[in-house]
Amino acid sequence: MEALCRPDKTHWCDGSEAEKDLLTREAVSTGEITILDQKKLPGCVYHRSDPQDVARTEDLTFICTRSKEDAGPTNHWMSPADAYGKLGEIFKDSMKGRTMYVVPFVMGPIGSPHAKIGVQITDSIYVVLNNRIMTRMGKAALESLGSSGEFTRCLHGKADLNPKRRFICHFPEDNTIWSVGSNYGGNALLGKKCLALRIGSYLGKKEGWLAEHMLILGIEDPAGKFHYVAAAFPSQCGKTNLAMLVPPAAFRGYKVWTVGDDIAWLRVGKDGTLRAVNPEAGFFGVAPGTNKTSNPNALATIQKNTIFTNVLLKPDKTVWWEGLEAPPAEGGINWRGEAWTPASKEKGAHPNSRFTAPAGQCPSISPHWEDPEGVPISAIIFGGRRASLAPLVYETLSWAHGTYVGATIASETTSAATGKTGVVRRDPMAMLPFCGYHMGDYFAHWLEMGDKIQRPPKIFHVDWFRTDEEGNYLWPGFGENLRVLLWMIGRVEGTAKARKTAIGYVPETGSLDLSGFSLRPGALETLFKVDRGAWLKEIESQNEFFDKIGDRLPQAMKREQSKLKERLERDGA
Ligand code: OXD
Ligand code: MN
Repeated sequence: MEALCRPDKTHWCDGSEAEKDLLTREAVSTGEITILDQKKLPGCVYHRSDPQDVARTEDLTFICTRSKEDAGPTNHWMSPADAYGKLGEIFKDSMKGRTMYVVPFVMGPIGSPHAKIGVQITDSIYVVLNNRIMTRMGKAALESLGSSGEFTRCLHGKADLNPKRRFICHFPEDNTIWSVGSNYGGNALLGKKCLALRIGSYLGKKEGWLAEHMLILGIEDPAGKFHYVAAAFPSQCGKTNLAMLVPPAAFRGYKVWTVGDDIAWLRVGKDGTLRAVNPEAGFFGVAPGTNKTSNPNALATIQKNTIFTNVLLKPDKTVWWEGLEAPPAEGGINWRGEAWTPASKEKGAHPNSRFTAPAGQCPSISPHWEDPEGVPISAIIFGGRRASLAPLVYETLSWAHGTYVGATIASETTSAATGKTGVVRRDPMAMLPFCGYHMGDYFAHWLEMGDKIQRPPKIFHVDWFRTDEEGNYLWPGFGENLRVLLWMIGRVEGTAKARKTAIGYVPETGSLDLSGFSLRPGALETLFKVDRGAWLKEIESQNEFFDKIGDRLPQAMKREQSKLKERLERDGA
């Protein structure tokens, strides 16, 4: 890699505090990062990205398998030879005048049977400092690897940050990732989406486990009994908020514990339960909208040792973003690096601006978040953002039915450009941009996993985002979502009553605890109504997606769909 990229020097990262200080000083001297007020925000720094490099770029993300068919119809594909050739040209001499950092890292608790090792080469101090928070990196990782272990080879370079020369390429057959031309988290912190999801999902298929785009949380009841749930939602559906939920006043005796907010690795445990670990060591959360009410635990987490990216920098060297609190009267410098006041048209913080913070700092972090065997999962939740159709919550009928429900989740978009609202994007298991192989084979793998789990979790579907005709939310969400989680746990324990409908089990009237709480008249009825006509249309629309998957779609998926259709036609709701 040195011969290819020709850095001026190479630095092997040990992960020490002294190294962090050295790199921070160096990045400050070049303007790559700014130190924030160390009294108010100890250990915190600020970074601004190139304005053309502020989000993941799915169009420039490729799965490079020898056979195109193996990447499947939902991924962009490039042949490994073309990809190594094309990116090799861009990497050539790209680190001249720069330092190459070698970052050994572990995803998952060190020593856990779930853990995987990677080594990321990068020319970005910002990336090293982020990886320091998001992974277990440095000496411990190198020791864990030993002299002969297997690891994912990750090469990252900023090159000239030109979007025309930006490629995020995965070579699952070589256990390799090459990413060039972007310094944005999801494209550049290669342990996260690239390793923990795309390469991870491929390894999971090969080795018999699942890498999922799921948060993990624990619920402790007043008697001290624990249940853990894993939940998949498309990006920007509030996973971090749900993972750090604060129980509402009526449920003070309950505690919600955070295990992870974005990714879960799931394996069958020795006790026959499905066990989950969070492969990450930090949170890379969306800043806008995070505040004392929406997510007090996140706010507490980011008071120290945090990297803020693309938020508003205030003159007193603290930070602000839309939805944090009232806009600062004194203004500041916005995410583009321009002077900003509350009267400015441009936003202060980019809508995808982020905080990177150590998970261990979260007040709700689970005492079991680093358990090597993972936590036992009682329930899996799939959800999307749709204004109508699915009830607030329903329980699926079996693992196969749950797999079908997960495979067909969707979110609606608001498209300012086309003026079209409510465009449905299918996002199977919230993995559309993250599955590293053929989506049909992925569904088959889910079905096979179901046969291996002796004590499988129940699978549920939720939609927190249902609205009335005027577009008002029918359900308040946030902390109140605990009511729905408790109904699920009641179902797992056999104590919560349900009504069987064509789509699955919905809460029996009175079985969802609504104490100390009121919804608008009629809201509850709408939230639990199963509209037969709408579901039959939904099936039609799922078929467009299933057709795209083609002949690797497992028969069981179509079978589950036909059974749903029959149930709808037979008994309506
Ligand atoms: C995402 C993220 O885009 O977690 O899903 O950043
Ligand atoms: Mn995510």
